[in-house]
Amino acid sequence: MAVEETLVLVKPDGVARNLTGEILRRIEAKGYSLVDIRLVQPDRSLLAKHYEEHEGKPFYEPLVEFMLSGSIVAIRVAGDRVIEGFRSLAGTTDPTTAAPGTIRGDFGRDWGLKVQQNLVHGSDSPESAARELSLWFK
Ligand code: DAT
Ligand code: MG
Repeated sequence: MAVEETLVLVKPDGVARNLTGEILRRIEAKGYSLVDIRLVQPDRSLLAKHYEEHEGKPFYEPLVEFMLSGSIVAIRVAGDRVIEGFRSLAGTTDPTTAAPGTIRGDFGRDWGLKVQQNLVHGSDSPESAARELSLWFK
């Protein structure tokens, strides 16, 4: 067993589309545990730290603006290899090509939506998970 914790965010599109419950259901159905959860209205400085690896990329500003557009649900999730496991539940970054059966593949919509509107964030490594959890759960 390699019990880990990861940061999951239900992004503003997921909250606005009332998909928070469905996303929590999938996390729990997989056997992961909810350790902490909060509804957040992040400010620009939190998002700048969260997405610091993407600063300067063409999608960075639209991504931050999108993340400021509504409430976010931040969840601390624990489980065996949950960092990799939640990324698998989420599906690949672009909802258009994310596999059916994944959150992004099942609920991502194609008509005119941007790649950043992909419903969820999941930490991508143990280092990212520790860093991001410390930002969103002080
Ligand atoms: P992920 O969220 O799958 O870890 P990432 O860390 O590479 O993806 O990018 C962070 C977010 O930025 C991603 O969820 C959506 C957005 N994004 C990534 N690549 C993009 C692109 N080429 N065009 C528009 N938005 C993009
Ligand atoms: Mg990422």
